[in-house]
Amino acid sequence: MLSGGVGAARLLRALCDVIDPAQVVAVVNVGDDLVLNGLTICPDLDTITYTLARMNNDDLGWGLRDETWRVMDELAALGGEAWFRLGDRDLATHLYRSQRLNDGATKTEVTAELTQRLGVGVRLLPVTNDQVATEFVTDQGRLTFQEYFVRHHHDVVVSSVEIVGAEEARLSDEARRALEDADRLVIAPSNPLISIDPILRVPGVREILLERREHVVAVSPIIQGAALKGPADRLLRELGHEVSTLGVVDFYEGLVGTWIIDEADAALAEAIRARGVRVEVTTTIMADRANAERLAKVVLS
Ligand code: FO1
Repeated sequence: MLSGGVGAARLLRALCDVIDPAQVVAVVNVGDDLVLNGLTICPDLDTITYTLARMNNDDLGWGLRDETWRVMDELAALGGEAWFRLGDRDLATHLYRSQRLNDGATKTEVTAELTQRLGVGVRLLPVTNDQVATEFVTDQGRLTFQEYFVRHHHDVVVSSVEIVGAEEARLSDEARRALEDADRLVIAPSNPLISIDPILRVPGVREILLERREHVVAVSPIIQGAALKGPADRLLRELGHEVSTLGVVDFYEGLVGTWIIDEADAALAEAIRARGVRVEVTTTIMADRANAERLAKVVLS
């Protein structure tokens, strides 16, 4: 599964209810990653890890449950960078990762260590071990991903998104093999422009999907012109795409063999089929475990 954060994490968790987690591999976006207070933080990898380990904080939508914030409170009192909140428990992950990267381990190796220790059966593969940074050109100037997302609450006008470093990044051997060998490739219902595009821009990924299109299934992250969570709808509009499932279908043109769209968008099915792809209509909202499991079964069927 080409994966961003929350949407991908939920679908991966549902897949694990239906098939052996050892059969599932996530190729994960690293464009949201940042170094702050000397620590390397990988939000999408961590959101997926915590969700699959059933340790995730459902109220916040990121981080760990039963979290405390003593370190951040002290840091704020010192006048440090405390706007991006790292909980006391969550900090252990970033300390571990940063130390191992400093020792010379790759992000792929560190992710394997963390997921194994937390009992996650799914293989999580950062798309690349190289640095990729999603950045925004906005009416408030140029912003890094987390400045845009957290500091400005994605409430700024965006004129363009740049995935800095993507074109020079090397698709990891593990991720390449997974994309080439998988029986099925799934594009998660993640933000197409800022979660999936940074994966597609790493040389090799788009080419593999184009070649393997018949095996590619995508779940639309847009329902009736709106994103369930996050700025996907607003970004589609500001960057000149149609704000609907059709806009996302056209964004992924040539890459997808089968679209899974929500019942509420059933009226769009014919227009999507007219573009030469298969369409399945089902409930795509993973509001509860039963719905998520149903979606996972459709993805697998
Ligand atoms: N999101 C917030 O809205 N505020 C935060 O302070 C914050 C901290 C944070 C720390 C670790 C982590 O893994 C994620 C964190 N997030 C926070 C979520 C993150 O900004 C977004 O979920 C993604 O980058 C977008 O998918």
